Amino acid sequence: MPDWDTVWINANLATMTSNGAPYGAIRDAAIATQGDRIVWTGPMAEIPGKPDLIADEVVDLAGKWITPGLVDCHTHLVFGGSRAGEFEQRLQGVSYEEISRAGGGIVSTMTATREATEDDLVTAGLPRLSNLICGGVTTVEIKSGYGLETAAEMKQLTAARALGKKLPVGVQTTFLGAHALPPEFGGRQREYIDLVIEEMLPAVAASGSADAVDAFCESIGFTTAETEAVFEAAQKFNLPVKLHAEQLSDQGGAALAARFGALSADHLEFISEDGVRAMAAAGTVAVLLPGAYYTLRETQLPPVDLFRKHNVPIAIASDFNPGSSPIPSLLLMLNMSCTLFRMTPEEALAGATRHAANALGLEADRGTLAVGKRADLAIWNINQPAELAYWAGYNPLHTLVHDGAVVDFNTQLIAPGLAA
Ligand code: DI6
Ligand code: FE
Repeated sequence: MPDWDTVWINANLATMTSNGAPYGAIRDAAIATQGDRIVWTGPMAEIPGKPDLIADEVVDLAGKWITPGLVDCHTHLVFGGSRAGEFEQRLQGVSYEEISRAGGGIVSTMTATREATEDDLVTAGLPRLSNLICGGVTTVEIKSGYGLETAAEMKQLTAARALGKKLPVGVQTTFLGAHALPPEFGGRQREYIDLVIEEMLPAVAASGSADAVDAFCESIGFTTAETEAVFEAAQKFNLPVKLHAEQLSDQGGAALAARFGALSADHLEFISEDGVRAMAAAGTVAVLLPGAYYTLRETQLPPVDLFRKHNVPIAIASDFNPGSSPIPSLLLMLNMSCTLFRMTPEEALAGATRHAANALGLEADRGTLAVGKRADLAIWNINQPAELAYWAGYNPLHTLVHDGAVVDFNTQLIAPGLAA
């Protein structure tokens, strides 16, 4: 006889596995957890015993839907300050690139981030991360990239790890030292890259504070040659890479990332079919970021049809950051990826679960409802899974389970807006 901790009964499961049904659905189903793992999924009729005899706790969900806990695989949520002033400037017609070239943009967030203490960054991060969790997120990736000097980059990564200890969410960290050129390096871009490679990366690697390395390959960021140098250094430390690629122009960044076996290439509005082919061959996930597309009022759509044609897995993420995506909601990204990018609700949900886990190298552990995976479950008050993408600005979350434990929203989370 099994000995489960909890069995959730009378549920509908969107397992997001490839079991042949849309959403990998199993209707009139149950799912059992033991410790931090999923130990059984299947139809009610096949439960191997009377639920109250084989589980310590039985929860009747009366037809609610369960999905894997959502995975936000691309955020910049640890930062100082805000950029509401630039938001106003952009509304008066100044472009994101113009603001960036005039020393605003990422550099203005850099200044505020350098001035903040690690505690300040954690305090500011808590309500933002809470907001993601309230929307069903159980795993989040957080990048550095607003310090742009060794100590401040390390401070961001340490703050990100600290957030993962304070809140019931898995945090993956990414070192993004090659995000923008700090002003003290004006005109000396290659020297800054040398600092990233020779000082920052070794410090980050030695402290174990990053799980991956990213760069911003763009006309207003770094060249493919500079990106390649960063990737080569990351490889020496056995750190997987990902890349902000083809967001504003086609630089060939996605193909470069693919050559390095990157976990993901992200943004990709301007990617060519050759870039898509390279990603397909390397198994690199395409991470689409509709929040940035929306905020920057981009008009060039990412080539979703090409990703489909070449079987490149598509993830979607919030890109939550103070400049181009001040939107800490993955649910809203589900909606935007359908409305703006014409993805299907099923593709969108796969993008925020299975493919997002893949984009973090965590596919063996998270992203689907399957035996052996981590017991990260989002339970929703919905009648069909398409509702997760259908509603905009409405949150149907009923219960969140992280690592096998129900998240207590009254005691564990700081309500949005109360901290900072
Ligand atoms: N692309 C983005 O969308 C974010 N970083 C990047 O390289 C934006 C970061 C910011 O504007 O603060
Ligand atoms: Fe980003």
